[in-house]
Amino acid sequence: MTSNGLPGLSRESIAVREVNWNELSYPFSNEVKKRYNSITLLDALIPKYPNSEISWFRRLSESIPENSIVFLGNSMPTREWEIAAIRTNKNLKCYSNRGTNGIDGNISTFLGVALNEEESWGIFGDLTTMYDLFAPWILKNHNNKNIRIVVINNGGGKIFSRLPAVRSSSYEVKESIMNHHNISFESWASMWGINYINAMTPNDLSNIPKGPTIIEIKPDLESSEVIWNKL
Ligand SMILES: Cc1ncc(C[n+]2csc(CCOP(=O)(O)OP(=O)(O)O)c2C)c(N)n1
Repeated sequence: MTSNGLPGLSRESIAVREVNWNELSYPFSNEVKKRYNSITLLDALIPKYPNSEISWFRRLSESIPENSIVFLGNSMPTREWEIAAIRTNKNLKCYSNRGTNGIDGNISTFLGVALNEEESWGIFGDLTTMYDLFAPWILKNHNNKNIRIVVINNGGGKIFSRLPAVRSSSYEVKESIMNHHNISFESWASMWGINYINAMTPNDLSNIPKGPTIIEIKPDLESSEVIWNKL
């Protein structure tokens, strides 16, 4: 959707200027069930692969308090939340910047939404986070808000490993598309003087300190791959 009628994409696409959200219907659970065999299979896989990315999304959705803001920032977080989040109504208000596909500005958008809220959880990929490292400057006058910036650090643009065209490419092409790295985000938190948690187990998601906090999750890459393949 775009307010000026321009698509913002280089390929042919339809620009929608106005949407009546109340008229949209999306057969959410049926769609998910069709695409991923069954929720039952997913429920069986999650305890078997607790450190997979998808399992972390289940745990996050269980831990996030009722009435929170949830912001999903590209690319796998959007998909993995859709697949794995619990189907209990917690009155969450969900946002994303998915419209024009950009990974830039996600944390800024999230913080813009979060500043008027008591409890907000933004869940972002590591490259998406790196595109917006200056975003937390705005937090300096908002240290009383429970703003949680969760970074799913899988060491690069792992979304591309799911694309058939990339899977069949040479090692060099894959490397240049995926941008593998070993960077972690603790020093980013200290740069802005905000709390940091390196979440190793789901228990680390309880007792998060008051105020803005960066929560870094490094999912197990092997079990993430296994669970995706089984689904
Ligand atoms: C501004 C911009 N640059 C590049 C891209 C292409 N792109 C789409 S997803 C992605 C990788 C995202 O990586 P990460 O945030 O680590 O998330 P994950 O791969 O785990 O989904 C990139 C570079 C984009 N969408 N927008």
